[in-house]
Amino acid sequence: MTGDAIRRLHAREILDSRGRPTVEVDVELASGAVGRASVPSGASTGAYEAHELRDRDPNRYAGLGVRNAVRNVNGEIATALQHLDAGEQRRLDDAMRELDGTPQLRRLGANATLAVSLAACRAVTASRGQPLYERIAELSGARPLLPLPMTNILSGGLHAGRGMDVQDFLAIPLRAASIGEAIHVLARVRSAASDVMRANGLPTLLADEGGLSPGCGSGRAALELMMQTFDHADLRAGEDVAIAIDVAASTFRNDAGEYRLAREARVLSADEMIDMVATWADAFPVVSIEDALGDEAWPDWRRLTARLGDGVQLVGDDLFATNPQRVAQGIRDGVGNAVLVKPNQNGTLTGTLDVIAQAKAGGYATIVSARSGETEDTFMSDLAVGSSAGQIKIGSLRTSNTVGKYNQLLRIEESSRAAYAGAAALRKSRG
Ligand code: 2PG
Ligand code: MG
Repeated sequence: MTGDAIRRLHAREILDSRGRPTVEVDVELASGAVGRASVPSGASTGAYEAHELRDRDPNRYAGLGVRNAVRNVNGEIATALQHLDAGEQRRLDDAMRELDGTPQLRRLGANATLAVSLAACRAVTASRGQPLYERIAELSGARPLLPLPMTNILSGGLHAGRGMDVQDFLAIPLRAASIGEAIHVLARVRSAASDVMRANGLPTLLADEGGLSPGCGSGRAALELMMQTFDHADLRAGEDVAIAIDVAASTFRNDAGEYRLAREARVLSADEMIDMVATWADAFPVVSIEDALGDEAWPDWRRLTARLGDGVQLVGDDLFATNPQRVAQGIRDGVGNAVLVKPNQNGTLTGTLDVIAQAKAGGYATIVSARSGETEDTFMSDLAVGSSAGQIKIGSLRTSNTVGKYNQLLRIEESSRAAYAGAAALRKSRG
């Protein structure tokens, strides 16, 4: 038995930033090294994501308990992985997929498999005394790169009681020369946003990702607030800082394929949605738009990409669901030009790294993303650096579950020689 052989797996139920149960796993190796990881959870979950196993016991956490996923780790998965070499990450991940036997990890739960996968990777770094991002770079064959961050400023949709139709308005620093400077710019924007809300008599309470939820009646009104915010922070819109939008359109698309903008009391066709976001991109410094259309709407996505794809980063989140088949279809059909990467949509670390490599090979940008329900685990920061993804999307600079991810980037900046990706990482940044 080598020092990296798995001696013990242990899972437990802990809580995420919404106070909902999630899975945490400790992996202990023969060397005595221990790796711990926990997994996040989304609110605007796509239909094509790997399966998050919930207990559905109404007597515990409104059915959201994860004791079954915990049992799967402590039982079946532990038995199958015991004595395997944790240094063989792909073998571990494949073994869990085989054991599960379903395409979406429905039986064991992607929350179970991902927690094991990430904890095993951490255990190896603990046993070798290696930084996590370096281990990930080794696994992905990439050169470590500090990512361009996008940070949540204004929230709506399922992250803020549907106070706005569009889910997220985010800020992206364009000119910062380092991740440290980029985070400073974002902190200025976030503080200015609170000032601007107060000045406009709007609430300053936090939404699920630590952003503000002004409850704007339209996307345009939210974009105007973003512009006021940049101005208040003494930043030049479109030069120092730009806007990203996550429409999360699947969350308000009906069965007829129309989009119901409840706050505007309007129902839009796909073409009208495309017109609307095109107008926004014309009138405001919007450099990235995510899920502008539903996750079933491939032909509409094609029209959107043909119209805006040359000037704007068009990101598929629910559309691609960090799923290799869906990313392949997107690349083949010319749909979108960037992939949002969420490890828990995929279910394993190597599966996630494969999607990043596949997207890059297809000429797509990649953005490692947090979920709206996070734990204090900062694995995603190392993942973004180690995979050389180029971009990272994190909640606001408020609350430690979110700020922890930025802090980890600052630590990596201090201790590594990784370059900073900067705005060049944006697919089709405006010239
Ligand atoms: C998204 C994420 C993060 P959720 O839609 O991109 O903002 O939200 O985790 O709820 O899917
Ligand atoms: Mg999204």
